[in-house]
Amino acid sequence: MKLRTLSVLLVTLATFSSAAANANPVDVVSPSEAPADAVKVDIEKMKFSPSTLDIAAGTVVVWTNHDAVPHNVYLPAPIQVVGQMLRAGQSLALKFNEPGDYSYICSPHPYMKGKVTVKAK
Ligand SMILES: [Cu+2]
Repeated sequence: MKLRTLSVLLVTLATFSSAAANANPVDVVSPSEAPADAVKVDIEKMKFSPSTLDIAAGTVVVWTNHDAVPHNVYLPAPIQVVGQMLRAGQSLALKFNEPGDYSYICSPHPYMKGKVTVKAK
């Protein structure tokens, strides 16, 4: 299976499961539907910037890749969000519903690390 096909499938699964249950700690949302107060993270020079965020529950975070190299946002199990590979200019948006610490990486470049700390509203 081609990588692109796999990525689309994984995102489709994540989107489907978020529609099926309202209790997901993290939902994939369309970047074009991100609210004005969404928090932005740039992916640039093989780093997430800022690499740590402190946000309130319910906040949407939008990652945008500015590198020519494709990157993604991967939250390991038990959250298990595998964002699609983002080419230059592409974005991924996640809504964090539940308080907690969410560490993530770029799965092709696991040395790229970030963390989102979500506090109760
Ligand atoms: Cu990467």
